[in-house]
This record gives sequence, structure tokens and C-alpha cells, in this order.
Amino acid sequence: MASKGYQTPDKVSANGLRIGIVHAQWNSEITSKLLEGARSTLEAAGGTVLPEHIIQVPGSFELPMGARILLGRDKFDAIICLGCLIKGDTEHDTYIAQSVAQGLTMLSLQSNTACLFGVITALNMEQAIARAGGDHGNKGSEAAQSAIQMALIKKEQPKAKPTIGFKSPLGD
Ligand code: DLZ
Repeated sequence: MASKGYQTPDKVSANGLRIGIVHAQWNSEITSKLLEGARSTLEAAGGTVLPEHIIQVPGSFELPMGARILLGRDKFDAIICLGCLIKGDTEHDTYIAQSVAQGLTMLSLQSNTACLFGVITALNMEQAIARAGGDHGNKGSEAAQSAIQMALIKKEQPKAKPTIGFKSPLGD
């Protein structure tokens, strides 16, 4: 039967995984809830979130660069990127959302480390609240679940290389 949403296996464990978090400060009343959601999901799965594995960036636009900085500092199994874009009078949100999605996709493929898109793209504050622990769940928590799954998939296939002839800028 078709199903909407996440198919998280029952017993996924984040024990021993090193998962970083990049946390955008714009709309911080929302992104702080995404951070709580991501942290509690990782800890509930047996993971540990070290303070040095979390970095703050000014806004969502800076999420890919924040993830790149974390990847340059240490070996990570996945990076969760958290932000909240709310539609205003102009199209800034569309440009930033596209840029972040492309940046994180590119960085994931180039680094062979999943950089998760935990970014709310809301039309208004009400929609954002609903997705930060309200009626529509917590997108930080969902990104954390996906991060655990992607980290475990990567660990199961240690010899998989991103592209034949590809030279990782991170040297992995
Ligand atoms: C400039 C801006 C605006 C207008 N709106 C948001 C937003 O809703 N959510 C968000 O995360 N960031 C916003 N920003 C800031 C940009 O992401 C970025 O930090 C600045 O353009 C500086 O590069």
C-alpha cells in the first residue's frame, strides 16, 4: 500500500554515529525547535550530540557552507542542516531554498556524506509553527531520522565510491 511520510525501520541505532548539525539563526524561534527535535531523535536512537558537532550560521543561505566547514573539521557520518524560510513580499525565499537544496545536494555527492535538508519552506509563520513540533510534526526530527538511515547505509557500503574517476575535495 502506498504510504506518505517516513518508513523508519523499528530498530535503527545511532550509537557510534558521528552526526553534525548546522543550525540557521534566522527565525530562531522555529529553528531552535528543529534543533530540539533533531537532538532528541538522535539521543532516543542511542546517539550522542556533542556541542562541538553543532554550528550556528546566520541564515539558511549559509547552511551549505556551514556543512562544508564541519566536514572539513572532522569525519562525519551525516550532517543535518536546519533552517526556516518564510515567504515575504519578494521571492527571496524561493532563491534561497533553491540555492540551499542545490548546495546541499552538491556537497553530499562530492563529500559522499549525506547533508540533510531540514529546512522549513513556509508561506507564513503558522505553517512554520505546525512543522516545528506542531500538527505537521517536527522537520528537525525527520531530518535526524533520515540522517541516521543515510549514515547506516553509507556504513553498510564502505567501498561504494561516488563517481568513477571522482576525486573528493575532502580526500575521502
Ligand atoms: C535575508 C533573509 C530573509 C529575507 N529571510 C530569511 C528567512 O526567511 N530565513 C532564513 O533562514 N534566512 C533568511 N534571510 C537570510 C539569508 O538566509 C542569508 O543569511 C543572508 O541573505 C546573508 O547571506
